[in-house]
Amino acid sequence: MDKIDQIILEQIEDKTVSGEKLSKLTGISRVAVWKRIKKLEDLGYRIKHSSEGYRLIERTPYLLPVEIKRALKTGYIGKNYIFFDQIDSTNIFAKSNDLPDGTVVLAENQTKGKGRKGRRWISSKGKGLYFSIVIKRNYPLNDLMKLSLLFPYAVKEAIKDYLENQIKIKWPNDLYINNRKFAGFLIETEIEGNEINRIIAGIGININNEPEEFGDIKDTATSLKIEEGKTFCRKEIFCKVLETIEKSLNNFNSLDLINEIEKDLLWKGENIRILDEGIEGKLIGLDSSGGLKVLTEKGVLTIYSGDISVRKV
Ligand code: BTX
Repeated sequence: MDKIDQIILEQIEDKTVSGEKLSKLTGISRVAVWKRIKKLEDLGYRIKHSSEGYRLIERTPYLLPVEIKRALKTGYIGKNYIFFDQIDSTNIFAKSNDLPDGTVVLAENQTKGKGRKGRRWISSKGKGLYFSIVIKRNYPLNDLMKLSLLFPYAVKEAIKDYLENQIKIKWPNDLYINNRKFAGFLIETEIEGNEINRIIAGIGININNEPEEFGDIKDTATSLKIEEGKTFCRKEIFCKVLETIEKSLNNFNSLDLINEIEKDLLWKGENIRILDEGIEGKLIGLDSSGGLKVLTEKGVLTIYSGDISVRKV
C-alpha cells in the first residue's frame, strides 16, 4: 500500500467522496482511482460504491502495516513491522535476517509453522496470530528460563480481560483454557559466553479458529472463539499483546514473574508425568529461576529443560 492508497483511505473513511475529487487530490485519473479502490477491496477493505462516489464501510481484517501502525501504542516493539500474507515460518524469517531490536514479523498464514523439537504449528489463514518478535538486547544467561516464561505470562495478562474463562500456563510455555492449548511459544536464542544477545520469540495464538481446522488434534487444541463462543478482533488483541510484552520486558527486573506464573500454573498440586524423563510426581511449583519442582518418591526434583512435556496422570 503506497501513499496514494493511504490518501484515498483517509478521504473515504467517514464520508462519501466522488471519484473526481479523489482524482484531483491524488493527481491520478478517475480510472486509476477506480483501480486503487479495487485493490483496496482485494486487501479486505469494504467500500460502498454509489453514484456520489466511494465510502469506507469496514476496515480490513488483515493485519496490514498501515492498520497496525495507527493502532499500536508501543515504544519499540513492532515499530519495525514486517507483514506477510503467507510465509513458511515467521521464526525462520526472523532468524535468517539481521533485523533490528523490537522487529515484529507477522504472517496471516504459515505453510511450515514450527513448534518445539521439530513439531508443527497449525496456522490457518487469517484465523490466529502467528508472529515473531526480535529482541536484540543483552541478558545474563541465568535469566534464560525466566525470559522464556515472560512471553506466555505477558500474553495471558494481555488477553485475560477479554475472556470469561480462566487462562492457565502449562510449564514451560503453553497457554491453556479448559485443559486445551490455545497458544504456543517457540523461544529461540543466540548465546555468546554468558550472555543472551538475541531472542526470537515465536508466538502462535488461536483466536477465531474453528474446531475442524485442528484435524486430529481437535481434542487438545482450542481457540478463544471455541471457548468463548464469539469472534474476536485480532487487531485489538495483537496490539494489546505487543504492548503488554513491551511493558513486561521493561519491568523484567522488578516483575515477580515466578510468583505471578505460579498463581495460574496448570495442574499445580496435581500428579503429573514428565514424559521425556519418565518422572512422575506431584507438581508443587517453580523454583526461583523458573524450573519446575516435582515431588517424587525420591524427593523434590527440579526440571529446567524447556523441552520437557508435562502430562496430567
Ligand atoms: P509445541 O511443540 O509445544 O506444540 C506443537 C504441538 O502442539 C503439535 O505437535 C500439536 O500437537 C499441537 N499443535 C499444533 N498446532 C496447534 C495449534 N494451532 N493450536 C494448538 N495446538 C497445536 C509450540 O510448540 C510453539 C508454537 C509456536 C508457533 C509460532 S507461530 C509464529 C512462529 N513461527 C513459527 O514457525 N512458529 C512460531
